[in-house]
Amino acid sequence: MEISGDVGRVLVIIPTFNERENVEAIVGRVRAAVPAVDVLVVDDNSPDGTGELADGLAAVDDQVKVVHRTAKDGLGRAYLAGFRWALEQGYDVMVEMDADGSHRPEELPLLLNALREADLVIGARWVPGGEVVNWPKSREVLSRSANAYAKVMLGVPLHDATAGYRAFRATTLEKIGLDEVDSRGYCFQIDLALRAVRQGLRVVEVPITFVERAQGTSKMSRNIVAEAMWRVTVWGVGGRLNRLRGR
Ligand SMILES: Nc1nc2c(ncn2[C@@H]2O[C@H](COP(=O)(O)OP(=O)(O)OP(=O)(O)O)[C@@H](O)[C@H]2O)c(=O)[nH]1
Ligand SMILES: [Mg+2]
Repeated sequence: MEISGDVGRVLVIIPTFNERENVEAIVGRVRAAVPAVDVLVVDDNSPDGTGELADGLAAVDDQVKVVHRTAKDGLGRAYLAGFRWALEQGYDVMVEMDADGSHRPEELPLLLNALREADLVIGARWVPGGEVVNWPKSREVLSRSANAYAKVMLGVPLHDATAGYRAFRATTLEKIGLDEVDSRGYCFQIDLALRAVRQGLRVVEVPITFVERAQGTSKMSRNIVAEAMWRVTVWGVGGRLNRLRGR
């Protein structure tokens, strides 16, 4: 798949925590799929040595970079650190991608091409043409429920507001106001999508094929689900109160 036209300097940001079985393969796949893009691994001091493996990849490829953080602090914080680094370095486009192969680098051109007519592109599962491969029914139910709840509570006009395969224009991140983002787990994704929609930015969903991780372990937890439910409820109720007060 080709990228049509010039999208500017692109950085694919991959947060990692204990992804030693995956980090080399995912970085290699990104570099092979779209050789022009740079890759940033944001590692939270993984005890399994993922950070050192990433340093080894960076040592032999100038287009691979690593940010080391001191401790596991959640996906949202890792992305915020990656976004800030990317904005400082002057990248035009920032891509979010999991390390575990669920977000296929081979579909990156789909997202980048759609960004020509959008400010934020979301690689979506729950749209016509979107697919999930090897996901247990329980995960599908969780993801669909989270999306349905976000839609009812927040009125987000999206089918997959929790999806984590995304391309942002740098200008989108600047307009969103990253300093106010406090979400840590996967509600980070809902948070950013909602901010983009509320800013009047163009948010476009493109269908992707999401593949369940084959190696390593999930970091999904009860706390992450609880945080998402709690925050979506607070945002939803807060938004309704503001509307009642006529704000
Ligand atoms: N740096 C950093 N990365 C994280 C943290 N938590 C999760 N990640 C990474 O974020 C990505 C998504 O995490 P996953 O465990 O795959 O979460 P998930 O995709 O919702 O769960 P599965 O579908 O079970 O894989 C992976 O690349 C993780 O290594 C964290 O606290 N810090
Ligand atoms: Mg995953």
